[in-house]
Amino acid sequence: MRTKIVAGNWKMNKNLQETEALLSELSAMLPDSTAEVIVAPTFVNLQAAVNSLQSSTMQVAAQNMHFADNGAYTGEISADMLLSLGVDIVILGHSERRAYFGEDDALLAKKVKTAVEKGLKTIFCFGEELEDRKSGNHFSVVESQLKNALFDLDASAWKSIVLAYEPVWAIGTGETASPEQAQEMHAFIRKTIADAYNAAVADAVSILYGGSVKPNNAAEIFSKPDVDGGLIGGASLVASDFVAIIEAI
Ligand code: G2H
Repeated sequence: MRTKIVAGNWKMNKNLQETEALLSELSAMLPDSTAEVIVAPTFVNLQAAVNSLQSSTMQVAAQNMHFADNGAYTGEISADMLLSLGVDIVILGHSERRAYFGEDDALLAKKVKTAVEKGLKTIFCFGEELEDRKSGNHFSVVESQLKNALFDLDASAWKSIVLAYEPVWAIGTGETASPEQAQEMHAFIRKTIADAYNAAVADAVSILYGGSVKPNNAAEIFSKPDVDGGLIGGASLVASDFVAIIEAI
């Protein structure tokens, strides 16, 4: 049985007071679930989130991290800084980091390596752009994103990797991959990992779907056998929507 996960990527939303308010609302409404529930507020509110979720089963993740231990990297955040707050999960490779901040596979390989070495769980995001899908290159694009950033890892490192397939054309657009498109790609991802490592690694890794998951489409997407949960953006900012998505798993 793979771990089911519902993670909320809050992106650059919610100030301190709004973060505390949303977390207390979520804590009060959180259903009993077999899924791990994760929230990823912005860096400056991580400490507040950890404090407010001390007696909750919800976990806190960061949205990014630098690969270096420390040093002259103005504006950046290290793995040790996250760990010192009690944050041991990090989202890496989100398409917005790739598109707006120039993060490429080579940089992400370094970040993932550091996260693994430091003992953080990584939610690694990847996915094709609309042109890739239109031209039929979506499988090869996804395969190379995985290979370039992850396939230098030892098989044992995969215990701390969670994958999040997020087709760029479905992010924040209201357009979602159909459950069949998600399943087709997730099965391809699992086969690609089985070929690169082995079936045990491939069968154990949780693969989340991300891209305009909402209360009205979550259950159908989550019902697919290779979809192990979701990385939720917009809908994670509204407690009732996020809770409905958790209930859909
Ligand atoms: C994809 C997703 C969360 P949204 O970025 O990572 O956002 O659900 O708003 O499409």
